[in-house]
Amino acid sequence: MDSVFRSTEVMTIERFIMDQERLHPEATGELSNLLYDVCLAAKIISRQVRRAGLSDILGAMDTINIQGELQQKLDVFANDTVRNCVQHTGRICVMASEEEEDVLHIPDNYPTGKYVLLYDPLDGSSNIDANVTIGTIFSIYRRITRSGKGTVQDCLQPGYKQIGAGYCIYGSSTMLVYTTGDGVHGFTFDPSIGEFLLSHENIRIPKQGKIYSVNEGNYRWWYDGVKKYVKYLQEEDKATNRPYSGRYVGSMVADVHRTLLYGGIFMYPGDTRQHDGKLRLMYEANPTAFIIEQAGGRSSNGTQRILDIQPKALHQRTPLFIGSDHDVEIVEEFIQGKRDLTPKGDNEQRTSH
Ligand code: FDP
Repeated sequence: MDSVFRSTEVMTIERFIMDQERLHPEATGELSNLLYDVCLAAKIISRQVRRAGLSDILGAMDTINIQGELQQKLDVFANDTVRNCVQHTGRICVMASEEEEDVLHIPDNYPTGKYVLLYDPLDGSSNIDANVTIGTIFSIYRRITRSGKGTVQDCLQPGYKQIGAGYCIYGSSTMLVYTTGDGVHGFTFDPSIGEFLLSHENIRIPKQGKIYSVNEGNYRWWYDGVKKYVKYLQEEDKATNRPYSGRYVGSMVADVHRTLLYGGIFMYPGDTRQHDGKLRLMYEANPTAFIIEQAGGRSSNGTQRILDIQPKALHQRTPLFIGSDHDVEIVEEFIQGKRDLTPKGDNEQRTSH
C-alpha cells in the first residue's frame, strides 16, 4: 500500500466500503451501514479491552452462559455493545449471539430490516486475564422470513448464504478483517484518529503452509485419522516441507488470523468425548470459513465443506479444519481413510496409531 498512498492519503474503512458499494449499483447502502455499525461496536469493545486491568473490568462474573462457561465481564460488555450498536438502526430483523440461548429480537420500539446478524462477542475469552489476543466475530445473512420480527429460521441458514462476515482482533494492534464476497480485506485501527485504515488489501492465504494449530492435549481422545495426520505433519520430508511447526494460541480468532496470513491449518477436531468438537458452527466456523474461502483457502468438518452444513440448532458445534487449501485437503484424506502414514523405511516413520 505504501506506493499507492502518500502519507496524507489514507483509506479508511468507511471510504473502502463506500468504494466497494459503488461496484454494485443495485446496492441500497444498508449493508454498508450495517458494517459501519459493527465497526463502531468493535471500536468500543477495543477501547474497553485496552483498559482491561486498569479498570475493574477484569475477572469472572458469577453467571454461566449458554455454553456452560463462566462468563467474563468483558464478554457481557461486548455482547451488549454489539446489540446496542445495531438493534435500533432498522437494518436488522433478528440477531443471535454466542452468549445468548435464544435469538435476540429487535425491541418493539425500533423498526426491523432485511438483515440477520450472528456474532460471537468475545472469542477466546478464557484468555482475557492473561492479556492474550481475543476477538469479535460476526456473520451477516439476508432474512428469509418476509417481514416483521425475524425468527430463528432467519438465523439457521447454511454458511454459503452469508453475504458478509468478519472479525475484529484485539491483539498487539486492533484489526478488522471482513469479506462481503469480493475478497478479504484487513484494516488496522489507528487510535490516534479513531479510524480503521486499510493495511491488508485482498488478503490471499498461501496454498500450503508450514504451521499446524491444534490443542494437542486432546490427542488421546482424537479419532485415528486426526492422530495420523498430526504424526504425518511431524515427520521429516523435505519434498513436502515437513515437519510443520506447531502454534496454538487457544483463541480461535487469533489462530485463524495467523493461519490466514501465514498459511497452514487450524483445527478443532471432534473426538471420543465431544463428537462434534467444541467450536460453534454459526458463530465461529461459518464466518471464518467464508473469510478463508474468499482468501483462497478451504474449510471442512472432515467430510463436508463447512459452508454447506445445514444448521439445525443455534448453538450446534462442528469439528473444524480450516486454512490453506492443500493442508485441509490432506487432513480430509486422512480422516476419510484415503491416505495413511507411509511405512517406515520410505523416508517416513510408521507410528503405532
Ligand atoms: P474460549 O473457550 O477461550 O472462548 O470456542 C471458544 C474457544 O476459546 C476458542 O476461541 C478456542 O480456539 C477454543 O475455545 C479453545 O479451546 P481449548 O481450550 O479446548 O483448546
